[in-house]
Amino acid sequence: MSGKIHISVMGLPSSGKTTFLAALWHMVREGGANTVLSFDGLSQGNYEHLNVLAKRWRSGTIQQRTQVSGAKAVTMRLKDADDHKVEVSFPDLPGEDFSRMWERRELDKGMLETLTASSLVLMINGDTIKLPAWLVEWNMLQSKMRIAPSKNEAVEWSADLAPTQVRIVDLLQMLMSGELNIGRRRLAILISAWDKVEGDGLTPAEILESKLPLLNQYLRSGRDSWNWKVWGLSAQGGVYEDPDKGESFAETDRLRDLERPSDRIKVVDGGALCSDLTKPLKWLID
Ligand SMILES: Nc1nc2c(ncn2[C@@H]2O[C@H](COP(=O)(O)OP(=O)(O)OP(=O)(O)O)[C@@H](O)[C@H]2O)c(=O)[nH]1
Ligand SMILES: [Mg+2]
Repeated sequence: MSGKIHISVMGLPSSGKTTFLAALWHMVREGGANTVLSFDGLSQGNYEHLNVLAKRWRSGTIQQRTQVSGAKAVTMRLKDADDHKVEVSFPDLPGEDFSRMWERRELDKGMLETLTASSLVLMINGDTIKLPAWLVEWNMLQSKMRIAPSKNEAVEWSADLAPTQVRIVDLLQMLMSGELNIGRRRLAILISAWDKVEGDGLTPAEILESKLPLLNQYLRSGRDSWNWKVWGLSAQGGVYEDPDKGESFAETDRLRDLERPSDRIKVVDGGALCSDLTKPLKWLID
């Protein structure tokens, strides 16, 4: 690994992209943090955005939704234990961009660079996975049909009725066709808000299998040549507060009381647990 590597962080709205960047920036800057990739000095560029995100993260405050106009590319210079240096850039994009791409089946030219990165992080919020149609949407459609004016009137299809995994598989297929198809590439799937799903006692691969079976099958079939791996990620360690709602949680207090803020972070790889958020990135660029 060397030189400049472009990593794109993708994910539907509220999948945890900005929180991930905030925790990552905090972690590589924290004194004494033991990570496989570490901070290698500032390069030119604007760290203001990252600093604001990391400050919010430390204070236990949820990140603001990324606005279309607020999308910013952030660049970090990192190095591994053998002193291999790498400059990683991540655009902090609003999830709306990915939703729109899926809903309208058209490509925003401005996103071309992001979507042709050789290494991708895909965030899926484990706490808000919309289950497959046969489990949830079917019931919802049924109850909607009952309140529809006429029994025969079909429920109008709308994009937000679609299950999470349907959107994601479609996005991944788009990334492997036409001008976006740059051949085999790496995909780190991070199931975020892991603190909300760990109680199920499942590994990340088992969550993928049970809650996102279509995505699991798509990846395992090898139809498209992804080199992929899945992790569980709790970038906050628990719930954070939304000051606009005047929230204040004992759980957030407990997180703030930890000696080092980076102790809040949990990264789950199979049955192994650590707090090194740079591990999936190291895997991506190796
Ligand atoms: N419990 C818990 N919630 C989390 C965690 N990480 C993110 N969240 C929550 O998930 C929500 C969305 O997080 P963001 O990082 O803003 O998501 P995003 O993908 O940047 O969203 P957009 O900017 O709208 O695309 C917030 O309410 C976070 O508090 C976590 O580790 N644990
Ligand atoms: Mg965001």
